[in-house]
Amino acid sequence: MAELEGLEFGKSDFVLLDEVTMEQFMENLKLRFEKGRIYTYIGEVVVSVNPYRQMDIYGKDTIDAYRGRELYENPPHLYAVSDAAYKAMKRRAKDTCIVISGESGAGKTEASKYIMQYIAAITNPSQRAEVESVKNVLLKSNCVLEAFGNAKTNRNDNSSRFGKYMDINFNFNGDPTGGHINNYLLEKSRVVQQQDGERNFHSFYQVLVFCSTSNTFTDQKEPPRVFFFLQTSNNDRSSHKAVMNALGVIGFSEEEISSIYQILASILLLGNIQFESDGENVQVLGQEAVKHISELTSTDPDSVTKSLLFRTVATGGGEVIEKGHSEQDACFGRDAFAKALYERLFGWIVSRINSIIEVKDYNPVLHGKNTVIGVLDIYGFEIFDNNSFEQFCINYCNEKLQQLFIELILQQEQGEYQREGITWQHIDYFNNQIIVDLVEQPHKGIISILDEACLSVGKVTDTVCLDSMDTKLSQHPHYTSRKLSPTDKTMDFQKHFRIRHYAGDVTYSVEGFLDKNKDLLFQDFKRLMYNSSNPVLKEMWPDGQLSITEVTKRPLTAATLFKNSIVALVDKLACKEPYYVRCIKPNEMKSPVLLDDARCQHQVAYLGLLENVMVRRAGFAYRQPYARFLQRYKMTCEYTWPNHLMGSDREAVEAIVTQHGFQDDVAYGHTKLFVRTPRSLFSLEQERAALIPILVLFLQKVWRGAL
Ligand code: AOV
Ligand code: MG
Repeated sequence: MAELEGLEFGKSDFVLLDEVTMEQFMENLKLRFEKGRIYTYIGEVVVSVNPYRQMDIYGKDTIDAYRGRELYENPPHLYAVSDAAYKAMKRRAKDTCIVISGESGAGKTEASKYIMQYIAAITNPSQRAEVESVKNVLLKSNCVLEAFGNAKTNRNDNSSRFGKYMDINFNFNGDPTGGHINNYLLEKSRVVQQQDGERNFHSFYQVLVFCSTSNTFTDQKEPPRVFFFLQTSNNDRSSHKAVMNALGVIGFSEEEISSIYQILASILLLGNIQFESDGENVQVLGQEAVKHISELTSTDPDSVTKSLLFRTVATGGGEVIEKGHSEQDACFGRDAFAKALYERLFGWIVSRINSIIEVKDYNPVLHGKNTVIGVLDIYGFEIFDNNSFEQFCINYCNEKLQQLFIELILQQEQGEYQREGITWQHIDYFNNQIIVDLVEQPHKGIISILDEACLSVGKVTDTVCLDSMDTKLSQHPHYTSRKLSPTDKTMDFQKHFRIRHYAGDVTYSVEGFLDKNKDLLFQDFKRLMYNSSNPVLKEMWPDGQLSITEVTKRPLTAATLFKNSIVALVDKLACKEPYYVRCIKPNEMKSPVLLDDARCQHQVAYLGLLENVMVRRAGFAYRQPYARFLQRYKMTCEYTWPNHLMGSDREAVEAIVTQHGFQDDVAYGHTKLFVRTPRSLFSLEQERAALIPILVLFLQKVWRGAL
């Protein structure tokens, strides 16, 4: 490994450090970063440092160098793990997944794109048209989803504001036959409001190009100059072109594409609608905008105005009445409508892509097992100046993924050594289950307390809910309320609580938590959209056909829906063979030359990388049940070939290992052989490969009766 690159580049696997200490880890990380080596292994885990500059390491030559090779044959690279996942899938028919984690701006999304590009490049050597088209759609979907789901934040200019898990399906040839995208909680509050220095979703700046080049605003020479939902109105001309092209390649029809842009324009126009109250009645200010919205959404302008000003309610007696909004309710309704329009649009785009790439007519009897590689790229751990409900959900999700890492990499590994009776020095690590419980435990966790507050009758405010959390959770070691630390100036008694996350302390402002959790949208807006004469828009709002008396009174809250989706995601990942990419953000300045020691140490610590090295170092890279090992390598040893002369499988395996001289590199478990370094197996594999032609000749002679 290390010698492939020369020692001046440091150690290519942290397992090879002289001593597993933070100093040595950091020294190696820094040396490699300075030498432009951004990838380093911990066994099969790739540690990646964001280079913040274009690297010449992703081209065709590099892809060719990694194709079909073993991990230790080349310097560390994302391509090597991608190939390992691909080989496991192809050779052993295993479903695999590549989990990419790290904080905001650490390089997860870029990594996921390189992984997909690699898989696309090494498959379908015969260039079959239908496979090429699947690959094309999978690759182009990234461009579209980034346009609609990413935005500039203060941490990352292209921050993913949704979670993405993509399954790629393969046939028995190892060629992609389709895929499926799961998306997780889009940060829709961004549609109506962004923190200072941040932007709305990229798509809104692209729609400005569309507005100026199409007849979106029919009776106006120019679109409005100011949109209240955008802090700046500079457009993204070049990316607009790329997205339009990608939508076309994926298979969106012209009608669908123009509907998408009409919806985006409607959302921007909604932001320009204000309300005015004379104390009794509320009126819409901005009739022009209403008119345009009704044109763009193919709805009747009076119905648009009405849904902005009134809501239909069912009284206790079953009577249905129309109730006028207060000015505040009208603003709330408008914003909720804008957010929902965007969320539905995003969800519809994902499901439309899914319907195009779903595997059709797959017959396992004819085509063999359909295997999957999953790639997870989800929003990283976030600490902002102002942390709200969205950061709470995002950070909870990162806790769950860290928990999965602990289970798969640290716990399972140690559990197996114990079961197999291998001598083993137990390694301590921080288990974040306690924080996961703090958030998700039924009845006691934060989500339960939030839900209880949302479902209770009467007006429960954010601060009442905070009170309830403070009372119920005050004893929890990872929860701090201002009540308990009154001298802490960073927390406001009325607003804040703090969670000690595995990746650091985050102070959340509870303001808006309940509204975001309830996620209420008046049924009138849903009906308005369902009644649109644009079939694309109508399709996005099937629940608009329900009357007010049919609407579920207690829908699941946003936090509970999110929790359920993340639990399902973790289950999906847990049943696959996992490969990990752990991304590190080198500095806060997006500098290609600075590796900020303190920031990196913090990440190395919370990602549990040192513990990972220790477990791996003490551990064994390969393990195989005795019978399977014997079956594969028996022909390489005189005691086991042609006849197995030993008493048990284990003794036979011992004979093979000893004959090949790597007895110091193994341990014998109750049922399995454990091999420390891959090199030992590699030489055995080579010998086996060399023997196979001889063996074939031998067998042919036996069949012909010559022997
Ligand atoms: P993230 O996905 O981990 O953050 P990104 O993958 O978006 O982070 O990376 C942030 C930025 O770093 C990119 O836009 C690139 O400019 C740069 N970058 C990352 N990896 C590379 C690379 N391998 N080569 C060159 N530049 C790179 V977030 O989505 O915010 O959690 O939500
Ligand atoms: Mg990202």
